[in-house]
Amino acid sequence: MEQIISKGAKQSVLAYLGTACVVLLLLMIFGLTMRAAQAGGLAIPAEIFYQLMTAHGIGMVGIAGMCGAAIMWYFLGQYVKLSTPIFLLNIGLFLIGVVLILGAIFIGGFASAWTFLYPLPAMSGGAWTSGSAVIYLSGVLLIGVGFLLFHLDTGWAILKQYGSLGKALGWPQLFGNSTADAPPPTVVASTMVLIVNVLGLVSGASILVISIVNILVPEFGIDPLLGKNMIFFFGHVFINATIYMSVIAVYEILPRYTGRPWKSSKPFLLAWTCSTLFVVIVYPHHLLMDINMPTWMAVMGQVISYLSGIPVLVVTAFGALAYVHRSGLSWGMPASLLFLAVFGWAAGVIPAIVDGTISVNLVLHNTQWVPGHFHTYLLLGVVPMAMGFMYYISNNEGSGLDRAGLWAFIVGGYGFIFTFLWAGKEGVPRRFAEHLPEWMAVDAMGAAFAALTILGVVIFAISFLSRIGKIAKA
Ligand code: HEM
Ligand SMILES: [Cu+2]
Repeated sequence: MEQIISKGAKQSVLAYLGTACVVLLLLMIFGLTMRAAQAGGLAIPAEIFYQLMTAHGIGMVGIAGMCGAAIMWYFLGQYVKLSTPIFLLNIGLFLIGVVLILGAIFIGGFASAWTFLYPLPAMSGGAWTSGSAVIYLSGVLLIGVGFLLFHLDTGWAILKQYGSLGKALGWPQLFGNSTADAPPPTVVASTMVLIVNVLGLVSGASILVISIVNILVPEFGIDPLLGKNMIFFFGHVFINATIYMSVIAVYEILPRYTGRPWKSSKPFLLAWTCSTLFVVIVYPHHLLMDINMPTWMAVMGQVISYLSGIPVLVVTAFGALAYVHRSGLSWGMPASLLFLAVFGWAAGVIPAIVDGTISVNLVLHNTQWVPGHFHTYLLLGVVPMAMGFMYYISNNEGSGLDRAGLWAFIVGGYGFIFTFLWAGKEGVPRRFAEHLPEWMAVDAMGAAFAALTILGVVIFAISFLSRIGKIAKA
């Protein structure tokens, strides 16, 4: 099961991962700064808080996407012929987009949160100029275009190899009576991500262009609720897709340690086909409090929330347990991080489902419960998937220091998300620069746990970055 990959392709993957390490740490420090400010331990002006929040949000979403793309591209390249220039074009557009976004935020003062909710970017109340808003939106648009090209290339390659999207999802094996081997998990997952992310990115690019035109020509506008639907459809799908790309690391790497290849069984294929549909139609769970939304959409958002993440999660979690069980696997850093990631992903789905229930959403909507649940599957799911991949690609099973880093990450990470969930339960609103004195004890604990988490990631990053030159030459 050894990976055959050209030197250029490998170096491109390392460029993604190296960038991800550095940006991730910087954004985590932004996060710690916000949490320390909420705790009252650090006095920063409110406008700086919202700038940091905007940069942290958009940056983390983008970097999760880059990690997922690197993992998916690395493994999908074993089965289909992918284009290295397009892969590099994506990171090029990403870096240009990042410069525009950072400039718009920290020079231009743009701070409408990463969700750029229409028409908020145009209505700053004097906090930023319309020029800064246009630059921010253009930066996000460039990154979106990069990802769109990236997925179209994977789509083209998958179609050439498998003939149709249905075949790549294993439908002949699932619904027909084909006895041929189903496509491997990596191909199934990549096809799902291709379908949902192209839809999401087209929706996102459209609303970005509309928002830019609206700023330049204010007479041109659209219904804000339609704009919100387009943004949340894009945001929901894109961030979910980062998990569905990153989980490929679990399917590909764990079997290399257990010696049992991960096969696309019928339940596996069914789960991925269901999630392809569910991820697309569940997004109204972000709009449960918008009373003008059609009731059927809110109901669908709630009902599908119960189903959306579950099929793929169940086949992955049970699969991981089954593959690991009595396999004599040695728990080096790659296997430990990937196993931790599946657990974090599973753990994050529980508070997400709670919040996807309309009656509960009435209470928890826009409290810190929300960052509590999504940090669980991003910080404790996607991040360890990416870190596990980095240890794997650098052939590094880890030293005692790495293991200490792992424990710092686990204790810090779970402590950190627990402070968000706790605050949410107490009704503490999210996205508030200034907190009431009675909230600050939990905030301070949050900041302390965050610092511990970051310590863990610093150790992972040093371990990887110190080897990157050697792997690039190998
Ligand atoms: C040590 C690591 C991290 C710390 C300390 C941290 C801290 C924070 C804080 C304090 C907030 C604002 C909470 C509020 O609304 O009151 C936040 C929001 C957010 N974080 Fe993190 N975070 C970390 C890691 C991550 C990771 C790994 C991701 C994704 C991959 C992420 C994505 C986000 C997003 C999308 C938001 C929402 C921003 C918004 O509301 O517009 N964070 N984070
Ligand atoms: Cu969602």
